[in-house]
Amino acid sequence: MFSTRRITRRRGAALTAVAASAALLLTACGGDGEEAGGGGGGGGEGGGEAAAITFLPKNLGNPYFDTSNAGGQEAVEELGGTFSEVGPTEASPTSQVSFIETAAQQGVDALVVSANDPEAICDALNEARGVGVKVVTFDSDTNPDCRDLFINQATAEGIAKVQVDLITEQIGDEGQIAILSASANATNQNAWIELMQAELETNHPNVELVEIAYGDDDDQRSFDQTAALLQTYPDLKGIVSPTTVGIAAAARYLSTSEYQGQVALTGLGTPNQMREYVKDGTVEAFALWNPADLGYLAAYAANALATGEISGEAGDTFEAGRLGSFEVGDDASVLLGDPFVFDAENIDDFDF
Ligand code: RAM
Repeated sequence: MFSTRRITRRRGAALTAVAASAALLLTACGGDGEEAGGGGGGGGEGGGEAAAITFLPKNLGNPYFDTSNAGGQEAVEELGGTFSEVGPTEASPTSQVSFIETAAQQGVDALVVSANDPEAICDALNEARGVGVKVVTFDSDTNPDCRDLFINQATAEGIAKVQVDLITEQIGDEGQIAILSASANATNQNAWIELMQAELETNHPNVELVEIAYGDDDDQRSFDQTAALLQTYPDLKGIVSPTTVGIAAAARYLSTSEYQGQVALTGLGTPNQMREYVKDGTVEAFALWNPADLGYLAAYAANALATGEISGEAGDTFEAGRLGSFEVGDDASVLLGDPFVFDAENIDDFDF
C-alpha cells in the first residue's frame, strides 16, 4: 500500500523491548533535567578508550528526544563511556549555543546535536571542533562544514513521500491541506516540506497546500495553530504535521472538536503519544522511525570518531552494537533505515 516498509511483529517486539529498557535507563539516571551532568575528558585520544559524549536535543521535554537520548545513553553505557544530556527549553535558532560552549569548555570528546537551524550554531560547533570535540548531528543537520558526521533517520525523500502518500490517500487525493511544522528554521522539517511540495505538485494536482504553519515544537503553540488553521480554512480536508510535538497537539485539538473524523491528520508521531487518537478515530495512520535506534547509532558513531576508529570519510565503516555495521556515505552521513507506518493494527506493538 505504501512504498515504505512496514515493521513485522517480531521487529515490533524487539523495538518494544528496546524502548522499555531505554525508558528504564532514563528513569534510573534521573531523566532530563536542564543540566544533566558534566561529561569531561577521558577517552577519545586515539587509544581506543570509550568517550565522554554529550547529547544536545532541539529542546528538552519532548518525548521523541527523551527516547532518542535514552538510546544514546544505552549505547554509551555499553561502550563504557560517559553520557550527558543538556539542552534548552525552547527550540529557537541560537538557544543551543551556550550548551555547545559549555560542553567544549568541559572537554567532552563528542557532541551529538539535533540542530534548530542549519547555520546559527555553526560558529560554536566549529570552535568546539577546534579544541578537539567531535561533532555528530542527528535528526536535524547543520550545514555539512560544521560537523563531522550526520546520522540520518531515513532519506528525506522517503520521509516526504510517506507523508504525502498517507494524507492524499486519507482525503481521496483532492482538496485543501495545510502543514503544521516545528520551528521555521528546522533543517529537517524544511527539507521534508520542500520535497513534500514537489511531490504534491508532480503527482497530486488536485490537492492544494494552503498554508505552512509553525508550532515551534511547543505543545500549546501547535495546539493554537491547529485551531487557527481550521478557523481560517473552512474547507480544509487534512493536516500534515511532520513533527511529533505538532501532530500530538493537533490530534488533541481535533479529538474533541467538530472536525474529528472530518479533517484528516497525519505526519510523524510517536506511538505512545498517538495511540489514543488512533483508537478514537481521530488519526488513521502516521509514520516515524525508532528514535531510540537513532540515538543509539549516533552514540556509536560519535564514539568511533572520538576514539579515532573512523575519521568520517565516505566508505568508513563501524560497528553499532545490536544494530550491526554501518558505512559512511558520500556526504559524511550515515543512514539508519526506512520510516515505518503505524495504524490501528500495529500501534499496540510499540512502546515509545
Ligand atoms: C520532533 C522534532 C524532531 C523530528 C520529529 C519527527 O520531535 O521536530 O526533530 O525529527 O519531531
